[in-house]
Amino acid sequence: MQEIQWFPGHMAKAKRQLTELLRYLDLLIEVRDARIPIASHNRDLDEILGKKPVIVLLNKMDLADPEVTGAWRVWFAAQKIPVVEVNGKNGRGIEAIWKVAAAQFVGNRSGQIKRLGVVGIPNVGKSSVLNRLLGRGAARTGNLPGVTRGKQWIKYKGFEVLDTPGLLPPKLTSRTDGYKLALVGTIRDEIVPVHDLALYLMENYGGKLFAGDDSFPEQLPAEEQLLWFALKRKFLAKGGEPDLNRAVMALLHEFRQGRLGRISLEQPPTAGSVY
Ligand SMILES: Nc1nc2c(ncn2[C@@H]2O[C@H](COP(=O)(O)OP(=O)(O)OP(=O)(O)O)[C@@H](O)[C@H]2O)c(=O)[nH]1
Ligand SMILES: [Mg+2]
Repeated sequence: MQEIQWFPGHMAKAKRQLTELLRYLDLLIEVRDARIPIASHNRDLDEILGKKPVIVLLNKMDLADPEVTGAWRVWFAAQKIPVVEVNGKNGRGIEAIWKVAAAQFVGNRSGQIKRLGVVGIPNVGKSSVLNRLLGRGAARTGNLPGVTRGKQWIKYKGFEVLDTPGLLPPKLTSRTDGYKLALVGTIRDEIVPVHDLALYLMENYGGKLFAGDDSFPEQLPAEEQLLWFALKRKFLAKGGEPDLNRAVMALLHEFRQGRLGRISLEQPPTAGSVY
């Protein structure tokens, strides 16, 4: 299998920009994908944040397994990381963010403007969340001073929210991180070969994806499972043999659309293991 490459220059630049931005913020809202709460977190953020408070959003909760998301909620609470499960598409859970945000400032001088910003890796739903968060009552205020021109503050519910989210590149600490990120659509398919990706999905999550189907060959290798999928869907090439390319594309597409059910790709680490 091909190695996944990332460009260190991108990270250095993103880190610089975020560090600059953080000077103006009192609280950061970090959007993650509920299906991969760890792989969708760029660990460099911890270092950039220092002591600044952060709220983690588990977005796209509608695509994740609710039971696993519940386990993540417990895990984050144990780490003392404030977490909110949301759906940036329909707005579910969004309102709770304000309460959790206000709780970060209990004991602070009242009446003081608290500034917050949204950050995350590509495609996790930063813009959707921001739109939902601000709703219609939001009013634009001044521009952000300094280097980050073009950004504006929006006054809402006693906060000032930066109108543009901060973008962090995904951090690939392992090959499986790369697969997971590609499966949820945060890194492009050109970076990870689609055939490998489909095999990875089958091998690790096939049993869950096709749990309701007695004909799924759970004991067979992923290649065979992919063949099974092609035949099941009647994806046949000209000679009548299974069309694997079509099977690969259909499997990935349907998974990403959530059409194969609500599947989480990561479980919380068990007690004692490191995060
Ligand atoms: N099913 C589902 N889809 C979502 C949710 N939130 C966002 N999306 C979809 O995910 C895609 C990416 O959402 P965006 O809000 O554009 O994500 P982003 O992080 O701003 O993306 P970039 O700016 O490209 O990095 C869009 O197609 C959204 O409709 C969610 O909670 N559930
Ligand atoms: Mg966006």
